[in-house]
Amino acid sequence: MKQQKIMVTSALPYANGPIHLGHIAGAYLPADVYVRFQRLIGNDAVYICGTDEHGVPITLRAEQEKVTPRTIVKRYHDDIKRAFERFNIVFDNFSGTSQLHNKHHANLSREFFTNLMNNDYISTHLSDQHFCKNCNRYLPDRFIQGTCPKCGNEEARGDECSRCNHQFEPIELKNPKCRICSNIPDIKASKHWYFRLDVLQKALENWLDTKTDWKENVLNFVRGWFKQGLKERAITRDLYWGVPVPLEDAAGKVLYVWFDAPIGYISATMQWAENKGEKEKWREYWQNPDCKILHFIGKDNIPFHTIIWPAMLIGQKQNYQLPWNVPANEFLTFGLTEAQASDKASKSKGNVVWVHDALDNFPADMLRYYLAANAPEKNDSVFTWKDFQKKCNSELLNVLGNFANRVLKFIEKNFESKIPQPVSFTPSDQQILSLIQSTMAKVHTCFENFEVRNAISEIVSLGRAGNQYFDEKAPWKSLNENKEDCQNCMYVSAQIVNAICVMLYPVIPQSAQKLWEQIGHKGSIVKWDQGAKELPGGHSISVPSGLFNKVEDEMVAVLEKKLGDALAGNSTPKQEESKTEASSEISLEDFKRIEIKIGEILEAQRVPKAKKLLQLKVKIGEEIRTLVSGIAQDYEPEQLPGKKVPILVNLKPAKICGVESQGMVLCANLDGHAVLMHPDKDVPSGSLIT
Ligand code: B3M
Ligand code: ZN
Repeated sequence: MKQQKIMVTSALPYANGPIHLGHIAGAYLPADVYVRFQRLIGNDAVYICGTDEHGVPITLRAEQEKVTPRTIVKRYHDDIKRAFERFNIVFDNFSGTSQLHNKHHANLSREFFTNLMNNDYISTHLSDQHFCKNCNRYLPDRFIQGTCPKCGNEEARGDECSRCNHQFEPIELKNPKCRICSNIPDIKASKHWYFRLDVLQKALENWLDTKTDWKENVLNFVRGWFKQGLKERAITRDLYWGVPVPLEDAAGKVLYVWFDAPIGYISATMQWAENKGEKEKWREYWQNPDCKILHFIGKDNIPFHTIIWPAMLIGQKQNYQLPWNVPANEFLTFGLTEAQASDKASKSKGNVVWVHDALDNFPADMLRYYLAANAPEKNDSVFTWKDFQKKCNSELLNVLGNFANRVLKFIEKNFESKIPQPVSFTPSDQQILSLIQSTMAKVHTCFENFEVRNAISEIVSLGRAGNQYFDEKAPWKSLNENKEDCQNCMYVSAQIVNAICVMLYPVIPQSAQKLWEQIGHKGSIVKWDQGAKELPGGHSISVPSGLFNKVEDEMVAVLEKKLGDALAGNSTPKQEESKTEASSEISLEDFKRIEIKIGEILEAQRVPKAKKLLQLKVKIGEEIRTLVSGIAQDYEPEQLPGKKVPILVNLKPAKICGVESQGMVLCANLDGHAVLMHPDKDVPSGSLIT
């Protein structure tokens, strides 16, 4: 079969804060599963993403923290990238839309604008904008806050209300206030450039008429927009952070973030191609009618991906291909029980479970499993820790993990780790063998159709059938009473394990690979057919071991408490914590004020009643100091005497848990764990680090 080329993208997360599990469930995990599946069936899928690095949310955050937008972008790009790595969401390129991460992006965005202009899809108007005299600036989008003209919500922002979802002209906002200084703004006219969507409506409708197999939620949305009639939309803003509008009379204006963001999909592919040394390769995906382009997004991004972005592509007249599918998901909300789910998950409200927090407590695969099994594919769904516990313990552990373990252990113990030769199958053996084939076919279709929930429920059903078959056959009895029956049972059971392993790979890649090796395969899982092909009698398995740990009640109680606080608005959103690591630029003079020296640890002991703290006695040159250090969960006191480590010596002393700390041991931070650093050569204590 011909290899299908597939370009997969996920919505570019704003680099204005960390990501939460709702983001993962909506746009990233479904895409990662899809890409892994497509590769298993032999297709050439490229998966592209990056951070959305322009726009008001980032500028606002920068101004609130009094740092540059670059500082914010860098901080959250790195944080988000790491979150994906930890979650095993693997991109071919994870880029970003500012100069910081991609030199192609601004050029391509300017080109998109200029082409639309040359092809007559742009108009200009003078329009009234809010202007803050105090800040001496226009207040686009979220820079302004006020009362929703429709529902009276006093916290409506810019041009939409988060309570009633009404979209309006910023100028219609009641009681507008500047979000930086709270002043009441003036109205001032400003020239802006508009994209003539109205002119493109017919072309879009014709194209969308061919998309009858798209998800119903997506089509309904689009039909609604068409019915109202598309209107031209402003694609420029009075802002300093963004891609400058490439026109002489547009000084001080940038392209609207939603104009440049989707272009990021292509510019990041250009960067990928260039890094591979095949500069033009991006065209094989974006300008090739034989390539399928898919955008995985959350439902709030539907109009941008099904109307505005395709219109931008058509308007280029450059042979750009339109999306083949836009599998948008509904929302995941968070709750203590399903009935008490929170409002829409929101980064700024913090009514969520953050990705890093979840990963500090559970392996990625358990979280991936639950988010896939509970994916908001057709309706919104609710994340609760209790349901997570239930699904992990009952399905992943009891049905799937235990079945694999029972089978492999039995073969190890009673058949010298070799899959026994089958003799002649009974009808029940045959029934299971054909159930494996039919399940694989169904799961194949589910993965193709973005129905990962159904795929999982089919796989779990096969696991249940396997357990039942095993119980009914009772090989521990037939081992002595009817050896042939026992051989058949173990042969058939091993085939189930093998098929389940391959089918689960897109969802839980690490655990599936582990199981793959236990089954006795060499190398990685690379082909879907490896699950359907029967393992021969005599095939040697490897040493079986448990794949998952039980999710304990105590753990759930702790996490529920934390989520409860977050839902009640009592938690500091994770992003606030990371303020301290703000990497705004400092001058050499600033750096010179910092005094770091090598110290030798002489003694270490625990600080009573403080799980995380050690009290250290440290020699710095001639001086002996007492320090309190938060490394008790990563180092035992006995390990420390004699170690030479860098110490911040001119930190203002502070009392920590009753002990005065006179400096700070500097450590590398590995996923929240402290790692001590040592000089490359033996240097005397007291040596200055410059
Ligand atoms: N950054 C909005 C969001 O994160 C936006 C997506 C851009 S996709 C081109 O939901
Ligand atoms: Zn102001």
